[in-house]
Amino acid sequence: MLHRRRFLQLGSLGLSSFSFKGFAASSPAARKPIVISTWKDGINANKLAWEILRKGGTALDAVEKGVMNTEDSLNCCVGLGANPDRDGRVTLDASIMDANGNCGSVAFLERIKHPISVARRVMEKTPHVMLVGEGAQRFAVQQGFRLEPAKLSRDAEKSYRNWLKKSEYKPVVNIENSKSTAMLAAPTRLENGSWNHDTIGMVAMDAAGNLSGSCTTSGMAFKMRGRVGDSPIIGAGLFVDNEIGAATATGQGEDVIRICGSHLVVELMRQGLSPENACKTAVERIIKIKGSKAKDIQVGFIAINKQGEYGGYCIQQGFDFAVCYADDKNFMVEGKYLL
Ligand code: SD4
Repeated sequence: MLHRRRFLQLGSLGLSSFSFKGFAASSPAARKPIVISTWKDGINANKLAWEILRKGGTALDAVEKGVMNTEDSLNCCVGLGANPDRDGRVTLDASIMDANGNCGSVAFLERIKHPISVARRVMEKTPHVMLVGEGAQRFAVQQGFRLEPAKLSRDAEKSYRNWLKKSEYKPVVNIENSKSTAMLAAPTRLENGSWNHDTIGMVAMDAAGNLSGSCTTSGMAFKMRGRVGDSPIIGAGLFVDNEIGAATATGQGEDVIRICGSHLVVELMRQGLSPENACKTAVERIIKIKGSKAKDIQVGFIAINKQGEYGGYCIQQGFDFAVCYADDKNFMVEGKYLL
């Protein structure tokens, strides 16, 4: 059997004209542009991203504009309309990464409607990768972002009051409210007042074959004040390597951070795994670490590679993601699961 390193050497010399399981040996034309994103909100987010991609726009613009749509909705689980931390304040995390290894992120950001755009400004206008809390907010305001009122949406207010009765931090396994991949139901508040998920992650390849990704979240509902999840951590909630592919994560951030999840998925694709198998292997690693506690959490990964192949995997049934690669192709895919 041909040793993998030897195979890659041949491949880089353009000599790989045979097929080898797990490798795109004959370099088929890539499916591009393509955009995929987490959960059912992804359908609407993909639509906006697709508008940019179909006109030849960049993947970077697409992944920013796409998730801004989700952040915009005041009655959603991602932006300022989302559930607060246990002190009653909404704090947002976001990250963005482009095809050149540039990245930016914000964490613990309050009263700014579009954390993803602040993350992009961090990437483009500062020598840093990450700004948090008050500093991130001050930077946003300097950049012309409006400071929104520090008030909860009506639904979030109700959920928070409800939550205060017991004040127990009990993250709910992320599940969409319908198993059907055909239904595009809106995100739903669960009985305990939390959303069924709180994040959108998006990765895209544009017509020029360049990759980018974004991830934005209000974090886990009723978290400790100051808690930051995986979404703004480059390598955990999001990672892009323009030679290989891009991945993003959703679910219990602590467990994504533990394995540098999105970076791991991209590295597994570098070793020749398909996007789906790379996501699956990352999920397996979390399950191995968590042991019997794995059944109490949800983590899902999605990924694309340079061939425009896509895939996703999660711990528990109920995670799905939206895939778009043509005007009439924007559809939900049910994530395969391990437990
Ligand atoms: C976090 N990963 O803050 C996010 C939460 C999430 O759907 O994905 N919710 O840990």
